Amino acid sequence: MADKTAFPVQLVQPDGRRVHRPDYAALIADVGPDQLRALYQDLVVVRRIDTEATALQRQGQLGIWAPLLGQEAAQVGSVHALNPDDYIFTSYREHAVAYCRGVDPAVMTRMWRGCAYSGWDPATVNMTNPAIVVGAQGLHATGYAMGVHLDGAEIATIAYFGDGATSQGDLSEALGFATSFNAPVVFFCQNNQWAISEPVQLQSPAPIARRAVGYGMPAVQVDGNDVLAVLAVTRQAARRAREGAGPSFIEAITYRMGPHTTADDPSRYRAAAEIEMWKARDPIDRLRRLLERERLFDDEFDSRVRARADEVAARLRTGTLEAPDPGPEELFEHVYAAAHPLIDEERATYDAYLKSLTAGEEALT
Ligand SMILES: Cc1ncc(C[n+]2csc(CCOP(=O)(O)OP(=O)(O)O)c2C)c(N)n1
Repeated sequence: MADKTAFPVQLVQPDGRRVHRPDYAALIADVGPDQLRALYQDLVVVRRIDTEATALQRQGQLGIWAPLLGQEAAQVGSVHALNPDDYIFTSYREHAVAYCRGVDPAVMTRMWRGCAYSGWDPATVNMTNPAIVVGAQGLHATGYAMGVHLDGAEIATIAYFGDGATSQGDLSEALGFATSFNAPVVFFCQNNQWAISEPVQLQSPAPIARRAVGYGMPAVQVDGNDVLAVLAVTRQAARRAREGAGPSFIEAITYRMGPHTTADDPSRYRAAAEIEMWKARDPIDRLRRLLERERLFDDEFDSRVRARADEVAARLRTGTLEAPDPGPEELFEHVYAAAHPLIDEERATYDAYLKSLTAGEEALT
């Protein structure tokens, strides 16, 4: 991949027409009608997951939620480019990546409900739990990629992060290490235009992808609302990593259509007209228009997709409401992999404290 930061790669226009780009189209030549429909279904389902979780937060069932609204194609397109043994290091917004990776929607909200210390078992899906420390996962991914490379594994490692994360020192260190040690890692930046209330123009007056070029790795800008273009460029970068050719950087240009989290009110810092402009570039509408043009969309398919979305949303809701609260002693369970005398002492002290509370109640009765 050369430095292709000048024009974002696009394979489908907002009106659903294909763009003539034989170089990138070749990377998705195998994507026929069934795969296009499967991609569409995933886009609709993940939006439904997001809507349901946002509603659950509003109903007091989740402490907080970081909506992905608007970023469906960037996430679905990129995760579909990966093999099951490629390893994913995620931030806190990649619910679509988690769903497509096979994370059970019933466990997806546990961390956000505050009833689990993490979400799922990373080893079962080759995907880490959500990282809240902005940019940290870039370093984790680079270290992991270097390690598996030394072990001779031919897999790609991918780190997901936002435009704001590119200003973090951790990300700079990760980009530097990755190029110096030829780590097989894909840096996948979802440039959703905002880091909470900070616009990307302030974050980086130059295109973010160009920063990666400065470190010495190939970088590409892609239309992040075009699921096929994202699939193509991520396949290219992942293949490069698997072949031992080193790191790559992808800047997927997209838009966070909702709030930063459910605790945020974006109307305080951005204009409604901006949101309207991005609505016209909606990633789901775009694929739907392509399917319609290619006569792959009908009422029967539409209802099937909606029914699937409802089914997944119901599972997410039930799983959330039925999630068991952990006992307080579980706090000490996963601090270290093996027993540790300090943790044992803290557990014993806390246990004695809890017992003293019950003893007090008993004395009163
Ligand atoms: C190291 C660190 N600094 C600050 C924060 C507070 N914080 C949480 S999200 C966020 C903005 C991140 O923006 P971006 O990387 O663009 O990702 P997005 O939320 O838009 O997906 C900040 C500053 C944090 N979680 N971690």
